Formats: sequence, C-alpha cells, structure tokens
Amino acid sequence: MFRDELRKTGATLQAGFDALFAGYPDLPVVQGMRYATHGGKRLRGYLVLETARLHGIDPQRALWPAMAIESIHAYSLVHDDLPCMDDDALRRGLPTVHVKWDEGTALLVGDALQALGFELSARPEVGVPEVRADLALSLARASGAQGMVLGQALDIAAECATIPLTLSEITALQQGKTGALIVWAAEAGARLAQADTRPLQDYAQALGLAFQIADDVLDVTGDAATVGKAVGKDAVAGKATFVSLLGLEGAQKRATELVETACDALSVYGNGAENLKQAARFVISRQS
Ligand code: GRG
Repeated sequence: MFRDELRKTGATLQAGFDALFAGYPDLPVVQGMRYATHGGKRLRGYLVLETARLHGIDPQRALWPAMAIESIHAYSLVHDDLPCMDDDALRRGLPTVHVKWDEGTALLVGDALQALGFELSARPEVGVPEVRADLALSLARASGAQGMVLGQALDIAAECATIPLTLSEITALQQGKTGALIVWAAEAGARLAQADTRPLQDYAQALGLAFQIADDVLDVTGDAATVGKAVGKDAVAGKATFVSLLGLEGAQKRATELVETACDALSVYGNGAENLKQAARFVISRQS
C-alpha cells in the first residue's frame, strides 16, 4: 500500500533529522525544530526520494534534498500557525510550536528551519557544485516571493477583499502556496541527475493542484481532530475555496482529472514511474 511507502520514507527522514539534530545544542529553538520536523505525511520528501530513484541517484545523496524540502515545509507550517497568520493551536494533532513554547521561539524555529532547508540542499554530499547551486537556487525561488510566500501573500490579501476570488485567481494563489514546493520536490530527482525537469514539472503542477483541491474537500468532509485544523475554516470565513467555486462533486471531479493529467505526464518514464502514479492517486484519496 502507498501509505506503507510513505511510512518508510517517514522513518528514513526521521532518522536523518535525529542524526542531524544530535549534533545541535539542547536549546528551546532546537527542541522546536525537532518537534516541527516530526510527523506529517512526508509527501514532499517522498517525491524527492522517488524521482531520484527514477533517475538512478544514490538514495543517500537524495536524502539531503528530501530533508531540505521537509525542513522548508515545516518552517512554513510553524509560521503559518502563528497568531499573526492563521492562529492555529493544533498541527498534526499536537499543540503548535508557539502554543507549546512561545511566539518568539516559534518565529526562530521557522527562521532556523528555513535556513536549514537551504543548507541541506547545498551540502557537499549532494553532488557537484553545479547541482548543489541549482537545487538551492530553485528552492529559494520556490519558497520565496515568486513561489510559496507569493501564494501566502495573495491568500492574506484575499482575506481583506470584498469580492471572493475567481477560479483562476485561487488557482494562481494555490500554485504558489502549495504547488511551488511540491513542484520543487518532484523536480529534485531530475535536478540531481542533471536531466530534463519538464515531465516531472508537468506531473507535479497537476499533482499540487489536485492536492490543494483534495485539501479543500477534506476541509468540508474531514474529521477536524485527524486533520488538526478547524473544518471548513476558509469556507466559514467566506473565503473562496475550490469547493465553494466548483461544488463538492465538481471539485472531486476536477481533482480526479488532474490526477489523470499528472499520470499522463509520466509516460516518458515507462513502468519506472508506477510509484509516482500511486502518489498522485493517494493525494486525492487521503483522509488527512
Ligand atoms: C507562512 C511563508 C508562509 C507560508 C505558509 C504552506 C503554507 C503557506 C501554509 C500551510 C497552511 C495550509 C493548510 C496550506 C494548505 C495545504 C498544505 C500545505 C497543507 C499541509 O501540507 P501536508 O498536508 O502536511 O502535506 P503534513 O502535516 O502531512 O506534512
């Protein structure tokens, strides 16, 4: 089952973070970094490891960028949960970092995890300098004001807008907020091999959007305790979501079409891409 594959990836990444943090001082900021990088589905890390495998890359080399993207993802969640952003008390079913420690510590935990993400993507063990520079440069673009931060900024702006976003606006917003890191993760294997990133980019763009639509669907159908957030929070706040714009069935149909698009983009890899196709199907069938 694909869940088992994710569990294996989770254990591999956890061992990597444990070994890394063993060399860090025992301070609240480091405790918060350990805490924030623990758990989660590990989808982004999985995409790095699996696309690296597809390109014949040594898994030990791929582990660094896999940890890098999970570190950047964890930073974004810690900052997103802060009172000045989403003000969430629960994440992955546990108290958020600012609740468990305090806001100052949570800010620093996010800052440190962001820096760590770039460090891990450019470690000497990752490969030749060109590959490390390419990974770090593209990760900066995916995370910053052309990627995830842009998406988050558009999301904040939408909260103050008097008219709900249109479908194309919400699509652009989510391509940054959720999609950019997913695309980076999926392209990482090709970047490690200095190969063509385009098929994986096409795959991941469709996958990222399907992921976000599935998230909106889960917001209205999911179990708040499992998902670790308020059910339907955006919808309740009057914000446009894929479900409010397409309806529940329409959103589910669009997500299914996107998974088909994602799988079609993998045809150039033949049978070797079966696991990535399973990942795409998992994204819309998951319950959290
Ligand atoms: C604060 C700069 C900054 C960015 C925040 C990623 C993000 C932007 C906010 C997270 C809030 C959110 C619910 C986003 C929508 C989808 C998403 C990214 C969900 C969390 O990803 P999962 O489900 O999380 O992969 P796990 O816990 O499995 O790692």
